Formats: sequence, structure tokens, C-alpha cells
Amino acid sequence: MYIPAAAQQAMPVDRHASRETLNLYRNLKKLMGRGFMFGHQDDLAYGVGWKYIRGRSDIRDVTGDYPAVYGWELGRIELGWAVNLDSVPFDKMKTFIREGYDRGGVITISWHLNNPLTGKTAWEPAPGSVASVLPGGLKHALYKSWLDRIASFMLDLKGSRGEYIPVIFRPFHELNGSWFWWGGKNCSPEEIITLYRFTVSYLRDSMNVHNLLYAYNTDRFASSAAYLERYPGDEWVDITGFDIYQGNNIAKNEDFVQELDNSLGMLESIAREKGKIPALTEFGYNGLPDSLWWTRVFLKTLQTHRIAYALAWRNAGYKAGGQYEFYVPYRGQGSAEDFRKFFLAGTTLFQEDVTKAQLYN
Ligand code: BMA
Repeated sequence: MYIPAAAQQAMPVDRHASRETLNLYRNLKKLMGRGFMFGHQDDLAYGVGWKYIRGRSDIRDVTGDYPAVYGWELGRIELGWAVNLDSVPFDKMKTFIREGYDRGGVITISWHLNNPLTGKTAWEPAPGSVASVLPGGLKHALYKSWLDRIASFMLDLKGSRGEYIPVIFRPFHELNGSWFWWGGKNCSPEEIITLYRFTVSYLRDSMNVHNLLYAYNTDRFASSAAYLERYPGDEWVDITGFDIYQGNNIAKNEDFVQELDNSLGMLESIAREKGKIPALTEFGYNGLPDSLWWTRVFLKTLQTHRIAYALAWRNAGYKAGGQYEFYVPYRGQGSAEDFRKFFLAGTTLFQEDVTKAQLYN
């Protein structure tokens, strides 16, 4: 039977996706016309100066509302640990995920999985690591056992009617960079493409996980060709995104605006051409030293584009040795007032907006 391309694209990677997952997929596309959803990693678990206070969120402290998208991280679940690499207990995480979903929010999950070949962290690449987990490789069985743990976590996420909670799963993120064992010069494009496809197919077809949408995401990139070098193919991807941070490489606002604007433009054309959902899968300016960054830099750029969401990275707070890590303001932080303006802008969507949009119906 002939199925027109546009109709084919209306289906996610998983043809047996649960009803809520399919609805989310379709509604994400629709919602893009109204603005972009604001997301925050680990938002409900901790913020700057606090941890595990029920109902608290730095975003809510500053705006009165929660983010629309909640990011979570599964690194170390593969080892059977009870807490992730940032010390968030997986059982608490499940509760937070249910809370966000119950309010109509969107859940996205990343996975900084250890290096299966060496047993070291995700950031410690070694030659042959990706090849070792592919079918026929030394660590293939181990990798499958890790995916079994991912599957059981995902299948344990249920809403009040027993329905599975949809998750945007974002495996092998920043795969064009060389800092993770699955990225850049640590493997060939063919190897990571094979691994990406295997991972999707194992979760979907062998483990019967049907509450996932799949996000492909690079780090900053210079051209569409570079973006697509490790793209696994249209039938394996629902969401196309990239991660970008201001600071380390680009300190000047104008430079950042220009790069973000260019990259979003390229991302949008790729997504449009392929019928995918574009998103800024991670972003941030650590420490937010510019009090007007939200309106003058971020919103100024984002409002000329159409993407589904932008996820700010985690508010880990102040660490020993004068180090700090936070990407959204906390109460009293220098950019908090500007963030409220950003929150009130018509094109930024937070919890109350998505609750009304009923993304799962
Ligand atoms: C990084 C930092 C780390 C963290 C890791 C995984 O960007 O935030 O502190 O361990 O992400 O969440």
C-alpha cells in the first residue's frame, strides 16, 4: 500500500507507541506554533542551597510556576545503583516524574552511562568501546543487561490510571564531541549509528517499551552536514536537537547570539525536511553573570525560531573550592527579575500553559 510521506511522518519511531506517547508526539508538533516550552534538569530534586523539599523548585521560587519540561538522568542505573551519578535516588526520581506528568508536564531523560569496556565513567573514552557493545562484541551481553535496567525503569513509570508515562529518551547525547566514549573521534559514524539503532530496537522490540520518543542530539555544530554525520536515519529519530552553552568557548553575548541563531536555523530546516521535532536539548550560561541575559540574549534569539522546548541544565549550586554550577536563577539571584520578564513573554511556555494544552490527550 502506498502511504504518502507526510502521513508516514505523523507516526513516531515506535509504531506501537502507547496512546499517551502518540498524543504527546502529535501535540508537541502542534504546540510549536505557540511558543517553546521551558525545561529544567533535576528541577524538583534540588536547587541552589536546598535539596529534596517537597514541591520546591528554583523556577517556581522565581516565577510562581513550574517548568513545562522536566529533565532527569539515569547514569549509574546500569550498575544497579540506587542513586544516579549526581546522587539523586532513582525511587525519588520516579516520584518526581509522576508529579511532573500529573501536572501535564513533559519528561525527558538522559543517560551518562559508564564506559562498558573499561568500567570507568562516560567521560573516559577508550579505543574500541563502542565496537565492544555491538552484536558480536565482548561487552554486548553486558550492554543488553544495562538496557534491561533502563527498560524496567521506563516500564515502572505509570500514571494514576495505570498508563505508561511518556518519556523523551535522549541516549548518546553530544555524539559529535569526543568527551564521551560514544562520541566524536572515539568511534566511527557507522559504529555509533549501529549502536543507536540497536538501542532503540532492543528497548522497543525486545523489551516492549512503548512509552518512549527518541531524541538525537549533537553538541554545537558548524554545518548541516556535520549535524547529520552520525544521524541514524529518519525511522530512528523523533526529536532532533543540540546542546549549547555560553561561557567556556564563547563569552561574548553577540557571538553566542549569532551561533545560537545560526544553529537553530539549521536545526529547523533539518527538522522540517525530515518531519522531526526540533528542540534545544540542553543549554545554559553557568552562574548567569549577565543580569539581562534571559531577555536580551536568550529570548531575543529564541523568539525568531520555532522549536518545541529548551532544557536548562541543573542547578547543582555551590561546590567545594569556590566552584558553582547553576543555569537558572534562584530566588534573589542577579538574573531573577529578568527571568520573570522572560517567563511572562507570550512565547515562553511553563507548567500552567502545558497543563491547559493537555499534551497527553
Ligand atoms: C554535567 C555536570 C555534572 C553532572 C553531569 C551528569 O554536565 O552537571 O556535574 O554529573 O552533567 O548530570
